[in-house]
Amino acid sequence: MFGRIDHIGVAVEDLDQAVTLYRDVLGMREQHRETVEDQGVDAVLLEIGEGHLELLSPLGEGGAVGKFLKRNGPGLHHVAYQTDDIDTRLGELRGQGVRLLDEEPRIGIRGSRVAFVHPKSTGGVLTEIVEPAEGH
Ligand code: CMX
Repeated sequence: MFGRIDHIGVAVEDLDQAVTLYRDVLGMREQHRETVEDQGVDAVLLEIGEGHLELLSPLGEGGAVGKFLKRNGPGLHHVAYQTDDIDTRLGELRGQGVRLLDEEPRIGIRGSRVAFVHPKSTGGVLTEIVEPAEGH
């Protein structure tokens, strides 16, 4: 169903401090930085093999990642699986009774099409499906 892990999302309080840890201590190269207004986050992608680590910090306390940090503190936020056909994958998941948080894909980082699956359907892990934009 999925090609590979696209990225692992980690919620952080301070993006620059987190980048320093992952880049300077753990040796991952920063590849991309973007404010994804619609989803209320500043995000950084770091390279790790074929996939990425995605650091997420909230734009405000009211957003989803802000609420997550308040409730849980910094840590693992979601796992994202890559597909080249998100519409078909969502149809297949729906057909199997999986509860979707996004019935239709929306735009994620770097122009990708993304949709989230309810963690109740995926063993408590917030799961994202990603169809990368062409060239990524
Ligand atoms: N881990 C586990 N459970 C989580 C969770 C997480 N990280 N985030 C939310 N949940 C749970 C909630 O507690 C809630 O559970 P209940 O229904 O039992 O109460 C459920 O999932 C739905 O969460 P919600 O916030 O009520 O639902 P919304 O539809 O408002 O938002 C979601 C859903 C997951 C998309 C949003 O909360 C979120 O996290 N948005 C940020 C998305 C993001 O990380 N974007 C990054 C850029 C995109 C990219 O990667 O390209």
